[in-house]
Amino acid sequence: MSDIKGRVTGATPDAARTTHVSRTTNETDVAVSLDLDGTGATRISTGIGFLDHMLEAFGRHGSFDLEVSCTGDLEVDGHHTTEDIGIVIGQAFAQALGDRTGITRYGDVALPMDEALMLVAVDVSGRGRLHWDCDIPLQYLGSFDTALAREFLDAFATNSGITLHVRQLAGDNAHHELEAVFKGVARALRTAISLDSRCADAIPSTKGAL
Ligand SMILES: [Mn+2]
Repeated sequence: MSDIKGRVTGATPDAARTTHVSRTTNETDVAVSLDLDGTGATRISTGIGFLDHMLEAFGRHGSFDLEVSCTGDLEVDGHHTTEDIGIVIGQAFAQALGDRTGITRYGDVALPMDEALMLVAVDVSGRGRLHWDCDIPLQYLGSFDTALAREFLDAFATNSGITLHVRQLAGDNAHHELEAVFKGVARALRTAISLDSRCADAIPSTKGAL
């Protein structure tokens, strides 16, 4: 922890691809622990029930061990909380991945959930950006504003250095659509960050760096 507002503190990356990141601002206090090679065990407390549900699905389907705690200004709305959690989880991925040696790099999936179908493709590129083409109804799911899913993923992509494409192929129920998005991102990431035993000592880029 640090009393410097907005400063990332407590980062402890190591060869085990685990990390802990905390971030405190005037709006939120976020702490994330991540093990990329986990079993999908999660402990999530964001103050927003639907976001907890999505992050539990994210950890489970990515097979990440993920702990997220956040105390945010929910008296304003869920925006700062959701975006800042995306920032910190993104930073945790960047740190846990280290120099990206031996990773598969790419992953993609077409993830169905009932009538919803989401195409997700990721590249652990070092040039993080979200490319979003979804038409999800603007509504509240519990206390969660569905518009915030894009804000979360934008923050995650930017801070992780992961190129993230999310494209809606079908769907008309916002809960199904967003659950398919989070599970799809998790599944695509699970593949992309997996270690490729044939290239264990290589960084998967002809540039020699990611
Ligand atoms: Mn659900």
